[in-house]
Amino acid sequence: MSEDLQELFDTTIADDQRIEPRDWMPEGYRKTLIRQIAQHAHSEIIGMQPEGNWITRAPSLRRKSILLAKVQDEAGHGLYLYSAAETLGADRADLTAKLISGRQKYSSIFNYPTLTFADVGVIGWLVDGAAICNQVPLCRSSFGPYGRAMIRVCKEESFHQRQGYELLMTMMQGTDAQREMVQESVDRWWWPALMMFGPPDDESPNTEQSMNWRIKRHTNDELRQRFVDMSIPQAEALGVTFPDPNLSWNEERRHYDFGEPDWSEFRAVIEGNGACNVERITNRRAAHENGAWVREAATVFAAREREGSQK
Ligand code: FAQ
Repeated sequence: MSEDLQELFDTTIADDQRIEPRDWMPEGYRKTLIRQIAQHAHSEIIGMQPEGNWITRAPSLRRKSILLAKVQDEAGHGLYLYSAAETLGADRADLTAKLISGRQKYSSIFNYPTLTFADVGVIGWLVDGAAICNQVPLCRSSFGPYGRAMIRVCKEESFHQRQGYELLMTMMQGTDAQREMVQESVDRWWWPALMMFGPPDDESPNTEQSMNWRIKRHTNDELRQRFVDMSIPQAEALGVTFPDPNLSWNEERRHYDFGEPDWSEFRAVIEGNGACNVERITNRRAAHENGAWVREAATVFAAREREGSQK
């Protein structure tokens, strides 16, 4: 019986069809998806903090309302993703408990501080840009609810990326001090953005199996290269440079060569020792605890509604 189920699963994957929540799936497939989707959901929710830091200090009402809408979108992305994880049998309260006790990861990128308003533009351009590069192939992920969630997420992320680039274009047409602020911000975010794609392929324990299961469609290094290639013309159009002396066009490979990110920094950040890890988790824990009364009230209200509808 279980051999038949395994065969059906393998054929579904080989035929590029989708696995749906009620289908049989290997335990490893379920566990890998819960890990990746939960990490992704946590990233969206924790990712509200760095930009949220600038909502009260945005330089105009227009910039404030754009930023507010973007940060709200990230909350929505987190919620679709937690829902996708729930279709695999995960419990949302348990995932949150794992996040705030440090047992589940979120993206390294959100452990860096946002020091200037230019960071809002650079996060839109480079961080959302890297997120899109990584997430567009996930729209074809073999697990149905994850792939479908990614379609809407990617549409919204594209809009975020454009707003970041537009903000930077505006600043680059301003004063020398504004141009310097943009360049300084790009210098700080470039390497952390490259680390978003995960460790190099030969140090990535999950890639091979996730590619076989068609959860991932490209390796970490392939997507990192794609991101470098697409970002360089955008930087030229903007009038900024990236802080990498090894960046150069390689005619033979028809790709840009680039330097090696500092992987010891990456490891330190995902182990909890980045500049803002403690602050991010402290804020998330406080929000969770302060929201306890809302969850209790909503549960009581839902129970009363159920009782009422049964009368
Ligand atoms: N940070 O074997 P691999 C956003 C972990 S976008 C922290 O290569 P895998 C939008 C990895 O989980 C950001 N941890 O793993 C936004 C694994 O952990 P384990 C979120 C990382 O899964 C924009 C270990 O290292 N996007 O939020 C990172 O095959 C602006 C070994 O790594 C996603 O999550 C990292 N950068 O590949 C929001 C996309 N990289 O097993 C607000 C979905 C790796 O030890 C503002 N995820 N790790 O527990 C993926 O595509 C994959 O999970 C990768 C990693 C590519 C991130």
